[in-house]
Amino acid sequence: MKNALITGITGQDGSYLAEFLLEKKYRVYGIMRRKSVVDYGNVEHIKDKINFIYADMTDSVSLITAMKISQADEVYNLAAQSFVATSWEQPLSTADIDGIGVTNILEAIRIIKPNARFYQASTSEMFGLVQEIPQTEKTPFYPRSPYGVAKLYGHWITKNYRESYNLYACSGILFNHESERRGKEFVTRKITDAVARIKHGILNHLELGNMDSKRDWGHSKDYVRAMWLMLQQDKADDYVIATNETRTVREFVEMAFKHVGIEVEWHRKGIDEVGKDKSTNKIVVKINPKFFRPAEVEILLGNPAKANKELGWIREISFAELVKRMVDNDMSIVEKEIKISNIK
Ligand code: NAP
Ligand code: F7E
Repeated sequence: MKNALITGITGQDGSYLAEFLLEKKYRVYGIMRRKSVVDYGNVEHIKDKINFIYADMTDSVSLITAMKISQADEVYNLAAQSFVATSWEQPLSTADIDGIGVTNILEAIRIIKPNARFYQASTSEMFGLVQEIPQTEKTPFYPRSPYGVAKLYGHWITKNYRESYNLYACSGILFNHESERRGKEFVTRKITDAVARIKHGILNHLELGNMDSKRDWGHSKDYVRAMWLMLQQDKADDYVIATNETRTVREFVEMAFKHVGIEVEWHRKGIDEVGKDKSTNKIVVKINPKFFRPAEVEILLGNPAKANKELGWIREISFAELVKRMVDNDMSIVEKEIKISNIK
């Protein structure tokens, strides 16, 4: 039986990865932050199968202890302040967690168990102002947010520890991946949650920022499989994980509404643009400049050819299926909420 340590286990990816590794009969350890109210987040349903260790990415002592307790064969570093918009409001804590935190965990591995294999959650945000389309492992980086800059440090320190200390340390450069467990501040979940509420008549409209930005969106379940595959190779390396398809936020909006039978028609331009329900003429989407970013990543499109070839990784959940799953999930959550409030 192998031991795995997952940082960020309560998050979206942490939860799917924990399920995946439990199915593969790993003993799973997860680090959790101490909170005033205990919250297992996305692993509430499997909490009895996980060995939790209280630790924080900014506290190297706690990570050394986590390595000692878990004696992990594989370490997946998924913990991060992962919301790009917040990284302008909290640039220093983002740097501490997403940047220096990576050195903290690498040092814990080096001190306690240098033969452990390490996965770093790198990101397409490192490409930022993209230098070529599509992006590959060879595309130069140009991050556009404090989040992207901090992650770039994490990416390079991982490579550096591989080259300096011969650690088996990989970075997965993952493009956007979403799911039914995505936080509601991210644009996809914000849209699917609002679509469900608008459809049930408990929300008037959805407010968004830049609807022209383009993202390469996959499903988290497919992406955690790639993380594991990276740690099963003969040699540690870095890989782009993406779908090789890109779509605008506007297209995501259209598809999500369409799934519940609402056709959105766009009117006006710029910050005055609105989306209307074609059959009722009611406004269902508005622009709110407060959601614009100080610097935007306009387009991301990843080429996963290396991962396809060397890891045998292929994406299984299509974009249409991703949108469908997210909308269906939010529809049933909202239906339950309405039932409960009617009983009360
Ligand atoms: P997520 O849902 O926001 O989860 C982040 C996790 O990090 C949570 O469990 C959170 O714990 C934990 N965390 C935050 N600060 C911490 C700290 N100081 N110490 C310990 N744990 C801390 O993110 P995700 O979508 O699953 O993403 C997983 C990783 O992949 C992140 O590193 C993210 O930056 C990266 N990534 C994500 C995507 C994507 O599209 N999803 C793409 C590329 C890379 P709490 O529950 O206590 O907040
Ligand atoms: O924004 C635009 C916004 O916040 C996507 C993280 O997982 O993926 C994620 O970062 C796009 C941006 O994700 C709203 O301006 C418009 O262009 O869903 P998001 P992100 O910034 O791409 C990368 C790969 C990561 O690594 C990150 O951890 O949508 N947008 N209107 C909006 N975005 C939000 N959140 N809210 C809006 O109202």
